[in-house]
Amino acid sequence: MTKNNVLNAWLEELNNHLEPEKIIFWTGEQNQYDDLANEMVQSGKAIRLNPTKRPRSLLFRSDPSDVARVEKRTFISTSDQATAGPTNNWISKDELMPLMWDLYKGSMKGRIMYVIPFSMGPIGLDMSRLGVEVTDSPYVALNMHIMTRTGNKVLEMIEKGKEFVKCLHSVGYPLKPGEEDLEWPCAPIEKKYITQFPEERMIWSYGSGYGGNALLGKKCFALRIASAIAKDEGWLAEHMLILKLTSPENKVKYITGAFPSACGKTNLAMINPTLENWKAETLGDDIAWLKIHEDGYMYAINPEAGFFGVTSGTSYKTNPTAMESIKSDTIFTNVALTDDGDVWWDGLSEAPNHLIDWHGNDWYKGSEIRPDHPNARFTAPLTNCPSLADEYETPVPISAILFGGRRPSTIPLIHQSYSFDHGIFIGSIMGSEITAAAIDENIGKVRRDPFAMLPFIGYNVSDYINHWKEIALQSTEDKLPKIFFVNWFRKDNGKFLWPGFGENSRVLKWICERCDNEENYLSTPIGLLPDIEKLDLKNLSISQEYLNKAFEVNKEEWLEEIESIRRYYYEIYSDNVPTVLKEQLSLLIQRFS
Ligand code: OXD
Ligand code: MN
Repeated sequence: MTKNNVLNAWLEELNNHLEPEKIIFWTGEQNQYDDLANEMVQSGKAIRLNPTKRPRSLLFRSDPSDVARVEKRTFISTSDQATAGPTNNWISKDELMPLMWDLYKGSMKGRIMYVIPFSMGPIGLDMSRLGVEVTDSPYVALNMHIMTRTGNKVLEMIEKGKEFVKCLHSVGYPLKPGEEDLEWPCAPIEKKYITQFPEERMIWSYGSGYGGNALLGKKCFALRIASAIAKDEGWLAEHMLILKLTSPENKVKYITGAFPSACGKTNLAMINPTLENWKAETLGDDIAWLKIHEDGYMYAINPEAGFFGVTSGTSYKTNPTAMESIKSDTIFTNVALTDDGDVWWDGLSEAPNHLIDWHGNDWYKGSEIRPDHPNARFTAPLTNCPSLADEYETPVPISAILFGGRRPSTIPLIHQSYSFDHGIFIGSIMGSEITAAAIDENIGKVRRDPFAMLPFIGYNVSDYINHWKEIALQSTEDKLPKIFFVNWFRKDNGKFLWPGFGENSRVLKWICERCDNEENYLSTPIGLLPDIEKLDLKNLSISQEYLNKAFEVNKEEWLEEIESIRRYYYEIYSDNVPTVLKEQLSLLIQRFS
């Protein structure tokens, strides 16, 4: 038992109700991680990768029904639907709490209950927040060890009375006496519930063992619950990378970037600039907590301690820094296994002749099905990353915020908002065009993903927009970060106009210059665009035609865009469009007339 009575009472209640075979406290010591990893390998639930190829690394294979975040089964549960708003799945907590509590009855039978105290953010930092995840999944324990700061030091703080978020997780597969366990136990989809209770600052997750459904520090806490806490306390919890840029003159800028899932956030967070003598360093690739300090500047920390990245498409060509980050001490999930005990995924290299696929079956080159799952992942500590900035555990002042998405048309490569409020507007309209990759009758339409937070805002989206406006009022325009809209993905006749990856450093350089108010821009109705003459394009092979198209502001396209934004605002906010958005939309219309 611990020295915190609230924690003790909660654990006792869980022990009685979930009926685990035994309880283990996560101490955070490396030998506990190593012992559990060994146990997983011995029981056949994990494969130890060849230590000469990939030291201290594991491969897990999930159940084919449990491979990604399940947004349909993710709920914001409050007393009143209005607090969850139009973009969240809502069930009244009076209905959902008893329903889930019933599911939890005996759900840990035959299993160990791990009690994992964790800190989101460096231990002891003002901006950090604590949690305790109780889980019956050893896979979750191992992953939480990498993704968060876990163990005794956090428990000590809780014992001294520091508040913590209660995070309960069960895979929902109790074992009968003598029953053999599955390789990846979980519950069927209709029994999966990933529930945030923002009013109680509490998370209950049942039935899934995968990623954001189960590693509760990440999306559930650091975004959904934290965004609700941040609204009450006057800060922001955002789906953003944090990047440090140093110019050849040694000027340092920190920037954050919000992009929807699968738009290259990890690649940008680990960019290798092609521009000579520019240096980029990584502070985070997925989540940023932002707060205006007394000096009026906005500071950011990465609340996570690791990367939970998509393997698909990651290679020495696309992201050498990520490749270096996963050379050892990494957990892989749902990638393919090579004959020499290493891992392989689509886009890594030419496929070998033979692999064991993510189902555990033989796979031969030429097969039409992929050997890895498209959402296969790596879990690696931040400290593995060769480009990790030294100050990754200190709040850093943010000069620029980037918003972006995949837009084959309309949106230029880069533009700057006229003001912070205009930046809030840009955040509200960002999104990606729906492509033929998904079966969808809306192909060609834009799926808006405001601030890349659509699945992660823990409360009403209108209040969220108004909260951004309240944040703006905490400081002044000269001190607030400058806001930019980037689109690496504009196309002409199906071909990308901009080469992307390391060449994006040219755009980052322009952004840094804008933060220093250099006269390197042209004013257009949508915002400030680069004066192409002043962009650093040295040694870049791109035709003038492509360049012009990448930066084109086409009035026809924008008039269509404005109509689409209007329809979207009406769909989401009906007659209560937040004032800041209404004002900014009409200013945009005026600038076009
Ligand atoms: C993620 C996501 O896993 O955004 O980071 O889906
Ligand atoms: Mn993400």
